[in-house]
Amino acid sequence: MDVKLYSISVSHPARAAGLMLRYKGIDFELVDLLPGTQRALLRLHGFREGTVPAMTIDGRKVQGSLEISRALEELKPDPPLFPADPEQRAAVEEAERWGEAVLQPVPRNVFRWGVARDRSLREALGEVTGVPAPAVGAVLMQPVAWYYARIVSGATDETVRSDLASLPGWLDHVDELIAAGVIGGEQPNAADFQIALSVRLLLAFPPLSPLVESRPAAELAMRIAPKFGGPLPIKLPAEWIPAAV
Ligand SMILES: N[C@@H](CCC(=O)N[C@@H](CS)C(=O)NCC(=O)O)C(=O)O
Repeated sequence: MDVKLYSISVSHPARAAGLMLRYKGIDFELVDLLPGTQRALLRLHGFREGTVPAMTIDGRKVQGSLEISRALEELKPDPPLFPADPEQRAAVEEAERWGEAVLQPVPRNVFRWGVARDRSLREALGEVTGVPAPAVGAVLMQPVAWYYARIVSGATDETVRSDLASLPGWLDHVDELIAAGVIGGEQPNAADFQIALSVRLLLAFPPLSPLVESRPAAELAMRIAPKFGGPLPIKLPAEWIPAAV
């Protein structure tokens, strides 16, 4: 079996896909793309969307973290990513969908907002993702960063501010899912990977990590993804950051 995962090292859903492949014990080739190149490169490779994670399984194209969890389950049912019990499976699927639709965009929007504005953050991103000459790339990539923030993500001051205001409530929901046993069990499921990687990326943002650190959500994120690289030095206006619980 020939499996290839197209990823970007700081992409949380791509990291989730890589960890699900490892959990399943499926060997794969990792193709790390430079941030900002994925829209064009993935379409050149024949994918219908320009987003990571994207995967080929013996040439078959599977794209998107939700599609990937299902494709992996079909490919290798054991160890499972979804419970066998229909009611439990429905709860995991709902949590996974919520994680993808609601929580996943938050760290992405915040990060893209910062990358579009802050040359030193673009340079740090270039360093962790292997951009040649990151200091030069940080200057040249500003229009691309602006495009991803504003046009692709709609990450304006207003949306980022509003996402940050909602964040404590969303983190409460993650803690509730853990308390209810939908995620956070001994064996991780697809929703664990989906949600934990978003929380893990939030923990890598120094101004936001205090909001997360003392929560069960943080313990889960560190257990699922202990290695994520160093902190990403984003700067956020202090008045946008809600108080930690
Ligand atoms: N929600 C989808 C999309 C993931 C997504 O937006 N990935 C980002 C990186 S974190 C990306 O490649 N974006 C490129 C674009 O939106 O054009 C998933 O879970 O697979």
